[in-house]
Amino acid sequence: MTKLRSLILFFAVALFAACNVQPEKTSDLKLWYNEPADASVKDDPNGWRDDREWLKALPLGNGSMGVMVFGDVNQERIQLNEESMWSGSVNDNDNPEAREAQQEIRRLLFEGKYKEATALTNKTQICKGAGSGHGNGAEVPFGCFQTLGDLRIDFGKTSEFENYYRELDLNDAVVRVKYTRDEVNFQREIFTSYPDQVMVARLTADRPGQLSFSCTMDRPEHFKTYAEGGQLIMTDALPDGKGGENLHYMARLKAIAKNGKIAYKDSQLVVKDADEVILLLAASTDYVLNYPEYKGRDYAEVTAKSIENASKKSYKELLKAHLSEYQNYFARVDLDLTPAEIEPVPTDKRIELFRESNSDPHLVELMFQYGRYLLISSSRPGCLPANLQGLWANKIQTPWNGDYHTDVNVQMNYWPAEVTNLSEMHLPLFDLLESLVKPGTKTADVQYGNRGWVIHPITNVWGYTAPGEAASWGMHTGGSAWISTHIAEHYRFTGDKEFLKRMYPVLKGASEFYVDWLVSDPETGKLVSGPAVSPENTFIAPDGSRSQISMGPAHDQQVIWQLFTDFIYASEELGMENDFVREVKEVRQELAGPKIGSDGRLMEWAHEFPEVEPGHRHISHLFAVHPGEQINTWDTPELVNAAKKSLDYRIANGGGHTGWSAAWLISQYARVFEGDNAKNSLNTVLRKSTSPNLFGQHPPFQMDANFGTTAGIAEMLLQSHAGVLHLLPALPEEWPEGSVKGLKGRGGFVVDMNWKNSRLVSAKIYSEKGGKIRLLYNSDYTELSLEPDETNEYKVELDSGK
Ligand code: FUC
Repeated sequence: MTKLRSLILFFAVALFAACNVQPEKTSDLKLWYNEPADASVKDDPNGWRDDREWLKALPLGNGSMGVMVFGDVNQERIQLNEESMWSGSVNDNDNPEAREAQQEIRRLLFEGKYKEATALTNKTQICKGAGSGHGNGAEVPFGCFQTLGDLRIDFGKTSEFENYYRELDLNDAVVRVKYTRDEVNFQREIFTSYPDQVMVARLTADRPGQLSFSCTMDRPEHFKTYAEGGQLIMTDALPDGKGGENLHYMARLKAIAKNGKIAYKDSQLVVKDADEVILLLAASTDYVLNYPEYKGRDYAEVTAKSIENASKKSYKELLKAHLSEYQNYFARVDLDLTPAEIEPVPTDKRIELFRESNSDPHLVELMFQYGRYLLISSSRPGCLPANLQGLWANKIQTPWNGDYHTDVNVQMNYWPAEVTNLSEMHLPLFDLLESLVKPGTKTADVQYGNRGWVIHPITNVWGYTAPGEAASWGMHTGGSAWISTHIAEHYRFTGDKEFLKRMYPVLKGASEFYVDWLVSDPETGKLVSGPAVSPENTFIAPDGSRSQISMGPAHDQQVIWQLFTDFIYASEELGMENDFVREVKEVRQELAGPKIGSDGRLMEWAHEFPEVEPGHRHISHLFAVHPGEQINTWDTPELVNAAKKSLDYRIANGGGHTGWSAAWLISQYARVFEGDNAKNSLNTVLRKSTSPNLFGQHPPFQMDANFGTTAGIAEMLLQSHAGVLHLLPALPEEWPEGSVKGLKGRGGFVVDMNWKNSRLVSAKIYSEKGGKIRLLYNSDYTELSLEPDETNEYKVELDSGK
């Protein structure tokens, strides 16, 4: 950093410190601001355009309910989400013409006739019907995840205020807003409770009778509001995409006041002259994750019960229940990347300063923990998985329908789950996976005549498993292989045999599909996947056409290898030895493997095709480096070198230009032990893809960048994918001193460690279930054998001088 820049930073920090209200306790785990998000600015109805003010609001979530708190003084806006607020309905998108044409497409591809093959694929293989509506599916059967609406609290004033401060404290998952108006100090405290299934907002003032406001609820379409039984209710149904309606929803709001008066009039809740007010909000729909009905929850009853039960508790009791449940997850991991004191700069300003400095270890700690916070908030056990926007969307048409993209995005959402000690948050993904087996079995049969089940690059809450609507991206046939690799990952970390037994049929079904799907390459005799894309990349084919589909793209080969490896491993763990397991072993042996091109890079396709966009955002052919394990330093050092070349080449050509793409590069560079390059990719995320509320940006807003960043930081500090527990594998120069507690390695080993002068000082390894592990630091291996006692601490001191 130049002297001038340091000077500017110094003065900027001094200025913030002098003029503004600061957190009561300095903490690296607070997002805080000295300005509200402006609730008077209307959202742009165009779903693909971000709303600046919404990206200043602060997210809370209990897995099923998400809210965004603006902290506006005059009219508070709490934008509401419920995880199953999806338009659309179950639909048959499988293409019966696909099966017959497949052999011909493969023949054309093997003969180098890409143009004809692509035309035939577009004609016969892609989904029937509207598919995802090209990412705008709110009005087609695919549907769209959308806003539940808004709770608006109008204080009926526009006079001046001062001492404004708002924060989201990750330690307790509470948003606080404070300000002074007419010499009265006002405070709001808001949280969403998993144990009580309500949003709780407490409004207070330091003088009696100062709280007067009115509340309304609304959404851009399909809603009615009315008052009934001492509650304000918003309810209606969403379009099914076929001309009718499908999902029904309800939100209920109730106020409890100390002194003053409460009245419910038509569609308004009015509070007058109260000392303190608690608002309780519950929301639900009639959705159930169960193909093909997807219906059956008594949402009116569920919400009524939640409000009734929560009303019986005091604010203190509600908060206590929330804290003990939330902190049980969040407090498992601690990260400290610098001994320096934290500077009192509001979060939005800090992001701005980072664009200059590229250095703020406390901001990295905050981003790391924020990813964990967002995962806990959007993916609690029993809920739907985190989608493209986690759980937070303020539009009717969210970008790409806010769906589950299975060609990287939903997987990335779950990369931090195990290593950052949040295994339970991974569970919603497996519920979704299980629910896809039935529709995916139909798709496997109708489209391909194969056993097992399959999904392609996208799915939704209505069991969509067909390909997408164009060959270019929709023929991602590796989707089910990739997502199924999460099963063995969860097991490797948790050792949960019951879970593995439950998911074994899912793993088996996925493997069956690919055993039937692979064909022999006439040139090499090896088994290849196809017609298939390398997610969403384009090459120039030998016939001069721009093509995406080919036979044997590296990505499919690698995800299928990983799936088969996982299936064989799971079979061994469960003592399964039968003809199918033997068949999978044989087929894996015959799979075409990773290849190095004449320029030393890992090849993305079976042939060395020129790339149309050499800096493409997807790095799908590096799956085997991360999150896969096929390419690693121990078994395949030459391939690791080739992967490094591919990474450098991508970046040199402008790669990593979307948030999730840069986030993936952190993990990739960590796996090839290049800490400084990993840090550079982290800088890119923070500089280019981070909103004022730290939400990731594609752009538009997309949450995978948050999850991928958290996973990447963990990967820099701890790795365990190749049978080795590797400490500080990719520590960048910029973090010479620090500590981390609670990261988890495969085998259920929990690691606490600290380092100084860029060298490890000590590490404590806790074993949850006992077992042997090879510990690695630098080039020193230590064999450990630990007792199966979760509470038993096993300390390993490593000589930092070695
Ligand atoms: C993948 C990516 C896009 C976007 C979309 C939601 O298909 O290629 O960049 O992130 O998912």
